[in-house]
Amino acid sequence: MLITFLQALFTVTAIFVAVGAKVLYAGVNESGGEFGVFSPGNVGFGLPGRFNVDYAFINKSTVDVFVDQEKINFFRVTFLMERMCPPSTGLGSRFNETYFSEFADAIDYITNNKGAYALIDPHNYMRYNDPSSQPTTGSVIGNTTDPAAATTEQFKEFWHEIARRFVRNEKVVFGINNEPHDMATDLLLKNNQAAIDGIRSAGAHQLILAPGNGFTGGHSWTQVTGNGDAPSSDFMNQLVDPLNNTAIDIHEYLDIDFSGSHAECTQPGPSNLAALTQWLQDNNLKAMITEFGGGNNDGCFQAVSDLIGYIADNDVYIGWAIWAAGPLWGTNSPCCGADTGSLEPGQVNDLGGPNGFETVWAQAVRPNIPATLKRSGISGLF
Ligand SMILES: *[C@@H]1O[C@H](CO)[C@@H](O)[C@H](O)[C@H]1NC(C)=O
Ligand SMILES: *[C@@H]1O[C@H](CO)[C@@H](O)[C@H](O)[C@H]1NC(C)=O
Ligand SMILES: *[C@@H]1O[C@H](CO)[C@@H](O)[C@H](O)[C@H]1NC(C)=O
Ligand SMILES: *[C@@H]1O[C@H](CO)[C@@H](O)[C@H](O)[C@H]1NC(C)=O
Ligand SMILES: CC(=O)N[C@H]1CO[C@H](CO)[C@@H](O)[C@@H]1O
Repeated sequence: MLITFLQALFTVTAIFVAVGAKVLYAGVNESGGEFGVFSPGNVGFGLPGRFNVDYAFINKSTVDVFVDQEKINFFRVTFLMERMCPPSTGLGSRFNETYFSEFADAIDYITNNKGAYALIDPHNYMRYNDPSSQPTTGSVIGNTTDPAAATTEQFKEFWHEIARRFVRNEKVVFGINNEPHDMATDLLLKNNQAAIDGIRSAGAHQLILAPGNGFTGGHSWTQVTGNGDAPSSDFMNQLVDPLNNTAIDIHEYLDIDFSGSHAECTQPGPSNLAALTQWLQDNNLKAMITEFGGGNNDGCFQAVSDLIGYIADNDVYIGWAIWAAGPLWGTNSPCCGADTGSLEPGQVNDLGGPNGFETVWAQAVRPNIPATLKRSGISGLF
């Protein structure tokens, strides 16, 4: 299906030569840097944690598989802000250099050794200081009535420092934060703007991805979310990037409640994204879908294919990354049922059978990886 579509697209672009590239980035989430802290009510559990035991970023061998055999060009690499900036010193420009160097080694391998793009993803739900029960714990950044909360200014310093350290690596992408939710949408705008300002003031020109509220869900982009929080669409078109190199970061799961936790895919990506697509067009903005996924069944294979096809079909979308691979998933499934497992090559699922790399990836992702992904140059919208 998609091949036919892409051929049609190439014909069209050949006629109207000036049309920009479509899907520039395609890849996978590398989850693991944020692991080992979940222990409800147990503040500080798993911090700072042990490298390769409680947390890990990538397995270089499986990154090789993804780049050399699968030909993807994009990895979203998660980390925890409480590990990068220990609560004892607070959010800002002072890092745990051990954790930073472990993270930077993963980014360096993906970008400099393998030539792929890497999204730097603070996996913190726009919260900081208590990850023990993510996504709900931790003080919302910039909440001025919470004396324990990090400030928007501290968040800006944090991003300035990250950008300063990666300023010469043109293959990084800066993801402001994973899945903000249940906070004032105008505060999210302020925090996103602070991150952009911090990054640009460091002299970094690379692509930035800015999330919305409501777990940055695409289906709910134009709707009230959480406990009456204004739609992301009311605010995120007010972001100002002096370099015009910021896109919207979207997550879109395909199961009944968009959580990515059910085995069946019953929410159609294309129609659920229609209002977002219109908003992006109206505001001359681009987006990337950095989380989606599905289980080991025909319905999800179809739904995942349909979503990737929709992304290719609409040039407001510049790329996608499926959830999730990563070195610490083991037999666990990041989404949907014991028979799925993770997307990490070489592993099995909870039942001892083939994991998602052999099933979901093989059936629904591999056939849809564009041959024309961006391979060189600074990360950006083109
Ligand atoms: C920094 O991170 C390393 C690795 O997780 C850890 O062993 C060390 O205790 C951390 N230091 C601080 C001050 O948190
Ligand atoms: C901000 O902090 C106050 C005081 O701790 C708290 O009641 C409120 O729920 C917080 N707001 C958000 C969005 O978390
Ligand atoms: C960014 O976009 C605005 C509005 O289209 C334009 O005026 C400005 O020149 C652009 N800046 C750069 C650096 O391209
Ligand atoms: C890394 O991946 C390779 C190839 O799939 C596998 O053989 C190896 O066991 C993995 N290492 C770790 C530490 O998971
Ligand atoms: C481990 C982890 O971070 N999982 C996340 C996967 O994506 C879902 C939905 O976006 C999040 O809610 C989880 O926290």
